[in-house]
Amino acid sequence: MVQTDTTTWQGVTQKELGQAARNHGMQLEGLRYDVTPIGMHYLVIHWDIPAADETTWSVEVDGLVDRPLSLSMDDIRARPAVTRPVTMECAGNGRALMPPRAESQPWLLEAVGNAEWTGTPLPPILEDAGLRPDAMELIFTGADHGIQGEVEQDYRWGFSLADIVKDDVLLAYGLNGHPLPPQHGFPIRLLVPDWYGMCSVKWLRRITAVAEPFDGFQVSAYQRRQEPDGPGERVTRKAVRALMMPPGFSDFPARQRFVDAGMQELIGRAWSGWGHIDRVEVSVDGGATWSDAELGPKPESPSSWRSWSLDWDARPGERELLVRATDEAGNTQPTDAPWNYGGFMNNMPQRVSAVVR
Ligand SMILES: Nc1nc2c(c(=O)[nH]1)N[C@H]1C(S)=C(S)[C@@H](COP(=O)(O)O)O[C@H]1N2
Ligand SMILES: [Mo]
Repeated sequence: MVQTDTTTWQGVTQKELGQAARNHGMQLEGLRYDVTPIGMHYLVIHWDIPAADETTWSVEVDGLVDRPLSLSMDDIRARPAVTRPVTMECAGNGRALMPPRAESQPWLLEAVGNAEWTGTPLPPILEDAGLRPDAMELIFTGADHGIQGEVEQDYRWGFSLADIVKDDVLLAYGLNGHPLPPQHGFPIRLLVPDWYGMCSVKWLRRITAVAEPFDGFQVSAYQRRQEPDGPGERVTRKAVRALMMPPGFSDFPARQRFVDAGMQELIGRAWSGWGHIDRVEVSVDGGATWSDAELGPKPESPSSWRSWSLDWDARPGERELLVRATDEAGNTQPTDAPWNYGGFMNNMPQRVSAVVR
């Protein structure tokens, strides 16, 4: 499957336009900031932002627990707090570049952000509640409600205990030092650092311990399938990806790039759900040859993206720039990511065309 360019672009439907206008991406200029400013971070809201009053809000912990809890926001804020940068990315990032696609949010490459999240770790809350020995999975329920795939539902995600009972999983109530804005899950959300964004349930109301695998709608929707109803492979951790801040300046509305000839510093960020970024390579000749970029400091945690830069001696003409990353587990970005029905996990290298003058 070849990455789409403007000559083969198949357009967006009105439904996709409706989604795109509600769920914005991070302008790629945002790659210049290590911490994505509030309002630049991408957004995905499947239905409507629910009304929320933090004075009456509670998170219930129930199901197979010895001591069910009802935690107010004051209770949650009184618990130990940690703040950490986490790169969040939508599993559908790159979807519109891998046609034919399911009608959904038609992302190009901007469904990402790296925010400083503040919250309290999940495991001690579960200890207080006392998970029973027969508890196998935890289901997280948000306050938002809607219909998807003809199923009316609350937004829910389920995890095995092995996947979710981890010290870096937070119930988060702060974003870049501020309370969560409504669109990011006010007053509280789940934050699962190394996975794609879909499982970080916003507007969190309930954590339920159950004895059998959760097969709720969202978990079955986020699968890589060759057929709409065929068997699939679950979408979990973020695949490795690098992005570059497009150099030069842009035209409106096509966003074609123009760059002055001479030395240009290319910059960007790279991340993976499988560990630290070990290598970033850039091609300035459409993928024929690649050079190693210089990596910025290794972040304290691999859940935060890593900066990279490369000096480019831009020669006049039409140029195509590409970037790809490799993580410490050895994963790298494929020239052709495997197509799937939902358009998930397309981590083919970004391509930026520019006219150098
Ligand atoms: N309750 C709830 N949680 C949700 C969603 C949602 O629609 N409802 N969208 C999910 C998806 S698909 C993504 S990619 C992330 C986006 O988080 P953000 O909007 O804070 O960037 O939230 C996830 N959590
Ligand atoms: Mo998403």
